[in-house]
Amino acid sequence: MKQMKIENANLEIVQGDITNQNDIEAIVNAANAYLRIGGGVAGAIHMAAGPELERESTELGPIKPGEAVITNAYNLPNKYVIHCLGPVYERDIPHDKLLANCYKNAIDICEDKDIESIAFPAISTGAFGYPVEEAAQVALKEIINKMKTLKKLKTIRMVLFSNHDFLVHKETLKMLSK
Ligand code: AR6
Repeated sequence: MKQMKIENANLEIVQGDITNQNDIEAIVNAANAYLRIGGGVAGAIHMAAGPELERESTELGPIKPGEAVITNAYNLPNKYVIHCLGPVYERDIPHDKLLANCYKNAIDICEDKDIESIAFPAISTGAFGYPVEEAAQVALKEIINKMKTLKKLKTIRMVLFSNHDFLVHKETLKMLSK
């Protein structure tokens, strides 16, 4: 794990599964626009949460790239799921701004709802084709920027599925903290 403290909050980078973050209040779903069960992160989250999650989430869709909405987490060990629609790389333009909006909007929801901890997957880097090196820069820059003004949120964790993605995020954080 790599960690960085900014003001009163902690940024953590770990390798793992987003559905296995037992000590975190809100986990983020890399959702589709209609907030239905999908593949990748969305498939794993809906599978672990159970069918009630899709019943609640689909009522809130469709959402646009960069937007975030919150639901209960049902059978997951967390309290909430925050669903973000990432941009499809080179289709939803400007993809960097839309990806940054996902992180910004999810963090704003936490601040509004007094949520103290959140875990993100690497949004858009799977089915949506965003190169992980570029996505890591956008995500970590936006998170670091938001961390300067947080009042409620204390822990922000990036959970990377593969060792390669974990190393890319670790290196990117090292570069950004120079
Ligand atoms: N925990 C953490 N990271 C994961 C997990 C997991 N359990 N499973 C996959 N990843 P993706 P997107 C990584 O495709 O690109 C869905 O079908 C994965 O290796 O889940 O935003 C939705 O329904 C990759 O690095 O999200 C949408 O239609 C990253 O999470 C669409 O895919 C994101 O991969 C969203 O595509």
